[in-house]
Amino acid sequence: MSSINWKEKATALKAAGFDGRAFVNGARVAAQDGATFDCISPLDGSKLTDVARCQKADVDAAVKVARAAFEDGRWAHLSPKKRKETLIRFADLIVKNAHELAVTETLDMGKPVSNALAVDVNAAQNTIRWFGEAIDKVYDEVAPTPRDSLALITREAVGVVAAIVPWNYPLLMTSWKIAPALATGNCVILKPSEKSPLTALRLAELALEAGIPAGVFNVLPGYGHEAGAALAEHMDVDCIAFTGSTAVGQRIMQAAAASNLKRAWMELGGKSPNIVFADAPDLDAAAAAAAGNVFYNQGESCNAPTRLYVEASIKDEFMAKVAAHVAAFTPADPLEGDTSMGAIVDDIQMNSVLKYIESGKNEGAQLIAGGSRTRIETGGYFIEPTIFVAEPHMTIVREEIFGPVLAAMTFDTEDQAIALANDTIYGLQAAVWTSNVSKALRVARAIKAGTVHVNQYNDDDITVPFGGYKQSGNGRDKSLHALDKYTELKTTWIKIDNA
Ligand code: TXE
Repeated sequence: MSSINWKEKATALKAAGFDGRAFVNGARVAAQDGATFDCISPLDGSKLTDVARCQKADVDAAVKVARAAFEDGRWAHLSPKKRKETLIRFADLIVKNAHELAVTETLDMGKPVSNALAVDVNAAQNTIRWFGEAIDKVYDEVAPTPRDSLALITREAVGVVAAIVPWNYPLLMTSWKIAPALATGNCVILKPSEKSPLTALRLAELALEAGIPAGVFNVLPGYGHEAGAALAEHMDVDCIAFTGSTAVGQRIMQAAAASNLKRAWMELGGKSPNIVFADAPDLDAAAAAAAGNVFYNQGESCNAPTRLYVEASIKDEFMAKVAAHVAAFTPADPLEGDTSMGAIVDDIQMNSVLKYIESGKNEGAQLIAGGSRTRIETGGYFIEPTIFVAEPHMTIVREEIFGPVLAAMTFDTEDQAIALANDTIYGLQAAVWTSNVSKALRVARAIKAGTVHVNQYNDDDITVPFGGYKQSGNGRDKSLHALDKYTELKTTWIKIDNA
């Protein structure tokens, strides 16, 4: 992979120019009033392109297009087999354009290009392929009713789905929403984050090329309070699927309730606990996971295990092992194939993370690694991997930072570890490291989180659901459970004359 000259590819793509216009009804379009905003690369602060600043009028037009496409059945009425074949072609086109998509993702949001290719692009194509493959293997039901009737329970597409996604995994989050929504026959309007709109726009072109009919998958770039809010409030959007901050999720649910009670699915923030007992089977592996999963993607992951709880008896030994992994995440040029820590998505997010680091210092947390902006001479937005030994009441322990900042604490007993782990408004993921199977299962049962990892943190597969308890949201992405978000259950009663 390091033999690919990514910088050359980036230069060529930039020279060709990125198209930041919206994608509606199978074509690129400017915002109706012609408004745009600048798309800035976090690698060096340079402008990549102008992006359409879609607003309410653009949302109204796109919803009309999506509604017409849904009602005439150009996609929903195709056989599941046909939709499958089309989605598989879509996945194949993502593979064919993988390098372009990976470089675009890196230029737009700052992650290392090797990760963009191996993880983001690959998972996007796999997600679309998997839901395509699945959809002609899902059967409806016949209810066990009395002999004089037949009750069919069938799934129907919800209709017009709005998806609003964040900037940390733009391709991946887009695929998690559109793959099950399209597979089940819906028409989609996707709003990417204003911080990283380019790859979703390109995906829409590839979807059309694959044979997804015009009007079925539309992409409207724009700001959250404009295009995003207009989608959430719209009276003719049937379902809104969101990934982003808890605060915005609350606003979207309010808008959904106040408008047409559209189905609202939320994948929100996290502050995941990682509990390491002294009897962990492999402290080296636990330390590598503790650092690696917080610093991966510059710490911009909702499921990062940002609260580390270490059994007090091994604290010094274990924290030395964790700190030894910092060097492997030294921020570097994301277009170099061997870089493992890239740039923070934009200056706003970088300053927010730096403010949290300052709060850690001011509130008395002990800084044991990092703590500063770095690579300032590049003009880009880089922050050192940062580790604090903290106390449970501190801001860096309570709030989602969304940057490369780990807060470590200690505990003495199993009950205390569970109480500390659950002392959060979030409930996305968690981990427990111990050789004692019963202890692992007791803790896993007691933790209020959508996913609990035991003696690893990396296991991941499209076959398992992803989502949160508490203020980490509702509903699940990935796996067949995701189909529930984009379908209604219909019962059809049929009288049987048994004469
Ligand atoms: O997210 P927002 P931001 C968290 C993380 C981060 C913080 C802020 O803690 O530091 O959120 O990031 C759209 N109606 N996460 O501000 O604002 C917005 O345009 C409708 C966690 O970028 O939640 C974008 O497309 N939509 C998270 C999307 O919502 C609105 C990932 C996410 O933006 C809107 C990202 C509105 N009123 C941030 N306001 C995760 N859990 O993965 C904004 N948006």
